Order: sequence, then structure tokens, then C-alpha cells
Amino acid sequence: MAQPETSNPNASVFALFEESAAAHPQRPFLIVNGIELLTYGEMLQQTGRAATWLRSLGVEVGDRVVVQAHKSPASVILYLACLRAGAIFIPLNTTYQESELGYFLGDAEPRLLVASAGLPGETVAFGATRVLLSSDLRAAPWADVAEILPTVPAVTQDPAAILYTSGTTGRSKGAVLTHGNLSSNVQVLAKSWHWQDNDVLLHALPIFHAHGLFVALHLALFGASPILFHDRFDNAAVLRDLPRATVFMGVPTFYTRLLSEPTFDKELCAKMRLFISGSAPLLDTTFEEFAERTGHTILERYGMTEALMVTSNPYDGPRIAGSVGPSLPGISVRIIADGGMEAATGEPGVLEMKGPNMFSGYWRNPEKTAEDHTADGWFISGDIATKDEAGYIRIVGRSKDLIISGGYNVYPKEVEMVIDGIDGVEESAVIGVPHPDFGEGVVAVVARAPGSNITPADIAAVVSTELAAFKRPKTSIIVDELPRNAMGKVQKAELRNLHKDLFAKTPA
Ligand code: MLC
Ligand code: AMP
Repeated sequence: MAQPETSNPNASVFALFEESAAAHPQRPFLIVNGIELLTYGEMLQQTGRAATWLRSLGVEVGDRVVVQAHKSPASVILYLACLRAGAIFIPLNTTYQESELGYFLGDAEPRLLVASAGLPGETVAFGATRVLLSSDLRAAPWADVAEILPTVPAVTQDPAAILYTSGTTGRSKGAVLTHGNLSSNVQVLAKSWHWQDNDVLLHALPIFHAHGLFVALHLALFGASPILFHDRFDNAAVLRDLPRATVFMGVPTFYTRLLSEPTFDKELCAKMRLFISGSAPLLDTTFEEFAERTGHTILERYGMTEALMVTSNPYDGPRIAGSVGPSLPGISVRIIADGGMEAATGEPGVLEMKGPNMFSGYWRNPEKTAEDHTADGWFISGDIATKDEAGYIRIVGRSKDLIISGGYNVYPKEVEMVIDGIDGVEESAVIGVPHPDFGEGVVAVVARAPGSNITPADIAAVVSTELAAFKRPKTSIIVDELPRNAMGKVQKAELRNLHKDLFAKTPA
């Protein structure tokens, strides 16, 4: 395909997209329910008008724009307009509750908050400008703006977005991603995955996380490829559009859900070139069943919010079940074993990484940034990995206390802090156990306070207002006390083992 010039001295990631779009202005950009809503040429116009509108609200280069909005053509244009105008885009999960949003707004100090009506962003206390965004592009607040703002040039280190990611202490940190991070990663992925001039992407991921925003959306923009745009993952809708697509990206839950459909077969995938999985471990059984049913081997890759995409199974070489492949070109990984030395082949250790993909640090948090890097500048991922002779990485565990449910990260500490604040609770331990649909399901083991009659329903009532739906325990188990070791530390491994079959019979 006609790849855009990569020697462009303007490192703005939007400038890359602009170049591709300008070469193919008539190509469809977003296709919704079979209707071509916008061409690439119209995308350029809309983003230019939306960027002018941002300026009219006082959003200048380097200002933060926080967005809690439904996935829609309008929210895609808003994102691209922020890149174009040099503003820093901060997307938030649409299921975050008001109590969770308050923290992000205080930390990010945005100039502008954009929310969809009906989401907590509409009502959360906020002192600066707030705008409601309709999902209908024709009703966009920039619809009547005539002036097209030229793309603001950016250098590699300029921040483009901040993505909040929770931590083991229960406090979220904003990972600052630069224009250089985003443009280097999309270019390396387009090359590694052999992006084609005639590719059509089926996009069903949320766009408030790295996977849907920086991997899926960016690759299509870089290639000026049509996007079959779904506002959420829905089996029936995906099956309808698959025969028109060539590339699909998803978390493992997408693949297990597709496999649960008896009509999902080779014929539906006849045009498909590539299925990609990431954000959580893909089970060998899913990989194998998928290959049997469709004739396609899912290409699994590994990444993180702070690092974007780091490793990938090869496009041409063997794609190995249970492995996330070697590091991508230009990105270095190493595995540090217990003693602090690099691990031998096959020996597990903490995965560390370095490269142009790496975020510039946590927003206004140099201490945490320093804590998560080694003295010689490697980022400490907290994932436990092994490497084989061919350089293929396997993620075999985590040193961080983290649950990944349906591709969303849940930090037990954050959930425990909410539960521990409930009257009648002595303490709690939140764990992840195997779940047939979400990979891991969140479970709270709650020790009642002496004399308390607290029930799982009491816990559910509180978490339903304090925590986003995906973080809420699917089950709470009330006990008299939590198991502890001789040092007094709660034995989460024992709890995970005790409750490992809790969801075994839950239908997918
Ligand atoms: C929804 N629910 C979840 C959940 N998603 N619970 C646990 N884990 C999840 N992931 C809740 C719903 O609120 C609902 O609760 C109940 O579970 C059933 O909902 P559903 O209708 O079945 O869920 P659905 O809307 O279909 O969403 C499931 C999903 C979605 C898998 C489609 O979670 C999703 O799109 N996940 C993708 C996450 C993602 O993009 N991650 C990338 C992170 S970036 P109730 O109480 O109402 O019954 C990253 C870097 C990298 O990690 O490497 O990519
Ligand atoms: P996030 O902070 O949401 O970006 O999540 C990043 C984490 O997701 C990583 O640190 C891993 O633990 C996990 N992850 C991403 N991709 C994979 C994968 N292919 N296999 C296993 N874990 C993964």
C-alpha cells in the first residue's frame, strides 16, 4: 500500500492520519449498520471544525479534555480534533460512577469535560466548562462551525493523551502517552501485521482504552481503511458484518462469545485476513477451537497502557498458542529473575521493556514514575514471563495484584477499600477466579465484624453506586475471618484455590 511518509518532521500523530486521508479522500471512514457515514475527506473537515470549536471554548495546546462519552462517530471526531488541536485527550470508561470521576477531574484539571447525557459525567461536580455530546454527528456542537483549524505541529515528546490506569495501592495514575509513542507504535504494527491497502476493519472495542483507541482505530486511520463501526461488542451484529471485514481485533471474551454461536463458521470468515487478540490471556482451547472452526490462527499480541503494543506473534512465522510472540521491531524486552539477573531461557521473571513506545511518565507523579522504572531506564511491567530460544515470550503470571475481567483491569485494593468502608465489615480480600465468559471473575471474600449480620446483598448495594459495573464482585462470600500466614498476611492464593470452581458451571 501507499504508506504515508514517515520522515515527516512533524511528529503529530494526527499529521500521519491527515496524510493518509488526503491521499484517499473518497474512501469511507466510518460505516455504521451498512451506511457510509463519513469519508476520509469528510473526517478531515469535521476534525478541523471540531478543533476550531475546541479553541472557541478556550482549549489551547497542552490543555486537558476529559471525555466520558458513548462510542459514536461524534466521539471519534472529538478525539481526533483534540490530537489535531494539540489538546491532551483523556477518555474515561463510560461505566465509571460519579465518585470515581471526581478523582480524575481533580487530578487532570481539564479545561473541558465532555459527557454523554445520562452518564455520570453529566452530573458530577465540575467547576470549568462542561459540554454534552450527542452521538448523532449532525447534532455535534461544531456542526455549524465554518473555520478549519490547521493541524498543530507536535514534536515527539508532546503529550497526546492521558489514560488512567489503577495501581496496586488502589489509586489511579494517568499514563501520559506522547505523539511519538502513538506514531511509532502504529507504524510498527502496520508493518508487522502487513496492513493492506484494501483492509476493512471491524471495530467493536471500546475507545476509552489503548486497545480500541490506539491499536484498532489508529491502524485503520493510518491505512485510510474503512471501519465497520460498532458502538459495542454484540455477537449478532459482529456476525452480520464479518463477511465484509478483513481484520478484527478483540479481547479473548470476544472470541469465546463468537465460538458460542453455532452459525459462526469458515464461510462467514471467507474475506477475513487477520484475527488479533490481546489485553488478557487467550486460552489454548480458544485458539485451537477457533482454528478448527474458521481455519484462522488468532494472532496474539501483548501490551499495556503505559507501553502500547510490545510483543506480537509473527504475521508470517508460526503463531504459537499461549505465547505472545517476540518483541516488536525497535522495542526491547528483558526478563529479570528473582536474584536480579536476566533470566535464563525458560526461567520465569518480571518482564521489563524499553523503546519509543514507552509512555513519558505518570501525570504529575514523578515518584510513581521512578518507582516503576529501573535505574537504567527499563519499565517494570509487573507481568511474569518466560522467553524461549526463538525469543517468543509467554506471560505466565503477574507480580502485581491485578484481576483482568473481560479485558478490563480490576485492582483488588480499590474494591477492598470500598468494601472495608461498609458498616459490619471487618476486612475483605478481593480475588479473581476462572470465569467462562470474562476469563477471570471478581470475587470478594468478606470477614464480618463481630456481631454483624452483613449479607452479600448489603455489599452489592454499596458497590453498585461506588464502583463501575465491571469492578463489582460477581459474588461476595461472607466468612468469620480471612486465612493468614505466619506473618499475618492474607492468603489470597489459598482463597483463589478454594473458590477456583465457583463459576465453573456458569453458562458463557
Ligand atoms: C461488562 N460487565 C463486566 C464486564 N463488562 N463484568 C466484568 N468484566 C467485564 N469486562 C458487566 C456488565 O456491566 C453487566 O453487569 C454484566 O457484566 C454482563 O454484561 P454484558 O452485557 O454481558 O457485558 P457487555 O456489555 O457485553 O460487555 C462485555 C465485553 C466488554 C467483554 C464486551 O467488557 C468489553 O468490551 N471488554 C473489552 C475491554 C477492553 O477493551 N480492554 C482493553 C484494555 S487496553 P450487570 O451488573 O449489569 O449485570 C489493554 C492494553 C492491551 O489492556 O494490551 O490491549
Ligand atoms: P492495561 O493496564 O489495561 O493496559 O493492561 C495491561 C495488562 O494486560 C498487562 O500488564 C498484562 O497483564 C495484560 N495483558 C495484555 N495483553 C495480554 C496478553 N496477550 N496475554 C496476557 N496478558 C495480557
